[in-house]
Amino acid sequence: MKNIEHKGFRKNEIILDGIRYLLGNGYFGYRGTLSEYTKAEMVALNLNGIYDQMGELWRESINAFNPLYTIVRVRDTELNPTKIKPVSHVQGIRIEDGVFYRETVFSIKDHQIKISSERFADQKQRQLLYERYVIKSDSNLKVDLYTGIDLDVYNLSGKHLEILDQVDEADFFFVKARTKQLGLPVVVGETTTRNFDAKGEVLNQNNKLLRHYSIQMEAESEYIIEKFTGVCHTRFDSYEHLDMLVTKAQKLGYLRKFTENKAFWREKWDISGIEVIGDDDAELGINYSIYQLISSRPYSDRVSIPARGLSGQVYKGAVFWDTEMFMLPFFLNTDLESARHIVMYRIIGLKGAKSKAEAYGFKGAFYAWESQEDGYEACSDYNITDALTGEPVRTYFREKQIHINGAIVNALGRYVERSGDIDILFLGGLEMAIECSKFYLDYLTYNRDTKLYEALQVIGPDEYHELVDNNAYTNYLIDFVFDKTIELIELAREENPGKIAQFIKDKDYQAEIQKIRQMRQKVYLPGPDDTNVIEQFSGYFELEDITLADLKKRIKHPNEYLGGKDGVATPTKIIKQADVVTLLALLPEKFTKVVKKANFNYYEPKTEHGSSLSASMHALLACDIGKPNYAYEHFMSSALIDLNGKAKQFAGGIYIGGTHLAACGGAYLALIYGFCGLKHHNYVLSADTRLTSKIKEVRFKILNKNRLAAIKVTGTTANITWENGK
Ligand code: IFM
Repeated sequence: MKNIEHKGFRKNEIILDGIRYLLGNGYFGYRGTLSEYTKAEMVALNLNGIYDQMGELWRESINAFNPLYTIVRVRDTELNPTKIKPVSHVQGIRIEDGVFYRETVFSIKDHQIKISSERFADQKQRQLLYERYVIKSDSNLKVDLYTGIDLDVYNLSGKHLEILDQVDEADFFFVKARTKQLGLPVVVGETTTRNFDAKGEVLNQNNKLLRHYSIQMEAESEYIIEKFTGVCHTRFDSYEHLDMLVTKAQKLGYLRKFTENKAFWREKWDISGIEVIGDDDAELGINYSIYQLISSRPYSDRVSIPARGLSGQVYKGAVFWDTEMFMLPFFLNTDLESARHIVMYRIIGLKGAKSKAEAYGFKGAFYAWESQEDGYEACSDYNITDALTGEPVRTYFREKQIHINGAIVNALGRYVERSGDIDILFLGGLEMAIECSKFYLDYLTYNRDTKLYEALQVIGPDEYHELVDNNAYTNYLIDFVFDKTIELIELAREENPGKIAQFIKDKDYQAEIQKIRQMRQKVYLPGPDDTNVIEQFSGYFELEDITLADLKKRIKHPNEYLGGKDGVATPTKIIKQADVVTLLALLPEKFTKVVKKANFNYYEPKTEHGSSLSASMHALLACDIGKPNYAYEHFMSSALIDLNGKAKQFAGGIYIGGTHLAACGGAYLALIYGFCGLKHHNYVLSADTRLTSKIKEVRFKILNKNRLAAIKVTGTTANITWENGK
């Protein structure tokens, strides 16, 4: 597997490189920054599942203190490429074993000094993070090395940690803090093992807790520090626990940890890796996407995968429909434990979803558009700022993107189908599906003329057009939820009739289930018109028909938000992202080829692809209708989105950069289900060949009911071989 790296120092890419070379393990993400960087370069140790709000600012995930801070000085000069021009610089990530590396050579007077380092996140003891840092000079030289914890962290919306104590114990530093809003413990720890004898002098300066080593270097000798660091939060014994973990890791030693890490990734890649023969860029892009998905996998039922992974606080570190619709399939195919966490996170979030429904005057469960811990809704009414004026823009994402419930029930259904884990239905799964249906029952409006139920004033995936009636995607998903809920009840009944009867009685669901049954086939499902096109929402066809190029001429600011009340796209047919196309791509069995073709051709030129979720849906549908060469471009733009850094960085005045996990998951969908035509028929698999001329062959594996299937698709054949064993 190829490394992802660049040669030469590029100051203007620091923020994007922080995303590109991200390390993570689901507990935290550590941005791909250099050890000498600070908050100015957006260093972040971003945590999953713990949030804080400062005053009226947005509630967001926490960035912990940085335990990998290290600088070297030669007299008064800091060896830092942002301060002195390096002779050479290489920085990259080895996705094969999840290792970040850098090598920088500086020249000072007659001395050439090389700094090289590598780091990785522990994938088993997920609180831990290690770094090996090496300095070497071509001549004898005295240097000062400072290493420790940087307490001055980067935040998007205010400071979240109150420092309680700074512990300096033998060679260990611990910083104990608590979150400001909820008082949850967050502890960061650090220690080093060194191959030199200098005595460390403790310094507490500029918000940094450091040890200073004065080293008299001999020419061509390596001076090495191995850092054993970590972060632990929420547990009442976070400090003791972290102390134990870091101490143990240090005793085992860097090499042992490094070997364990290699073994973890080898095993992961064995199941998850994809070979794309004949197209190196596609192979790199898809495996990089998979690397990001694995690095973000949830570590417990209380967390899921945020839209921007663990690359920072963008989108508040919250979980969107992206996880269920775009990312879950990868985990269903390779890692059922993580898939189960994703579903359980929503089951645990039912309480939050019920309060949200109640707050809006509805029955049942209305899931958060931007979900934080326990399903807490983090989306605010003013979710965007105007790029020109800086004024907050009223958006209705929070209260009108009701399709989120559909994604969640869809995920539950797929998880149960693929895992056979019927127990989850009795552990809250059924209740979640019924409560989601209950919300829809209450939300829908009866149309006396058509005698059908309609979803009025909603927002579909295309967020530019707000408060629209009968968004096709939303209506079909509502219908799907009613069907799936009944199907899951029947499945649970087959498994344990006594238990389901008791459950329905205890929850008093009899009447509700009856209503859900009656509603099937009574939801208005916008059908294809004479030209086979499905109208995205009622009245969409009457909007101004304009080309994307002409619309762009109306834009006054490069970061201008195009949707909402005053957006330039709002009165037009230009849409932000795949909407009807998403419906056809994700529920392909419901529509004919003719309809799919007509809608693809109609909506493709009208789609701005302003969201990273869009391209993969177009790729998936394009493969389905026999346009793989067309699909290729969209597939590549999803797979390479974080490598080429071309994604939108701003929505209005709001920074939205970071890893795009939905695009990563979407690229996987496009390759496996699009180009390779994979289909699940209960526990049977079929594949097809729809490869683009650019790709000669694709090989991948699918974990299916504890059996591994190896799939090989060439330009003319599709082969599935079952492996015994796991
Ligand atoms: O969930 C998406 C949404 O569909 C478009 N805006 C960004 C969100 C997070 O990725």
